[in-house]
Amino acid sequence: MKQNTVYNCSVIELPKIHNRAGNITPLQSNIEAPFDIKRIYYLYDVPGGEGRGGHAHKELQQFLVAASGSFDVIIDDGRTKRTIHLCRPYIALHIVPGIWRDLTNFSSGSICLVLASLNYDEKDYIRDYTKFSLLKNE
Ligand code: T46
Repeated sequence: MKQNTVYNCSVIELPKIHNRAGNITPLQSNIEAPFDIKRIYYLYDVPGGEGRGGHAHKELQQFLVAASGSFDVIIDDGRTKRTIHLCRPYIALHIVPGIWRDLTNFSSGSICLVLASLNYDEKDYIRDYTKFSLLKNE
């Protein structure tokens, strides 16, 4: 977690199976996602102007996908920030442990699909940016 930087996070193009009836994008553990998928959740009905995130995880890895609409993910390793605009259901952002994230600029009706490597555990969160920054830079 300490060593990971924003450059260990990657934007991954997922397979898109296309036919005249539309598209399918599969997401499988240890194939498209480079970890065991233990949990799936999604953010939706985010009011205009609101943001999500505002924390880091100690162990959790995630794949974030704009299943519908678009939003920005600002990732931060305590030294460097990158902004990733997600707007296609076949593009995933892989976030490794030890990265602060803020999600902003949700378009109306957007859905952020998250595939996570662990079950929910509040002890895995770092919600204080000062503490996060100290941990990353000690
Ligand atoms: C991230 C973004 C994209 C649960 O009870 N179970 C769960 O699986 C989750 C994810 C949340 N919760 C509860 C815990 C909190 O009381 O829902 C509340 C809000 O959770 P959180 O602060 O994690 O919500 P977001 O939307 O700010 O962040 C979530 C992810 O946790 C986070 O890692 O990257 O979605």
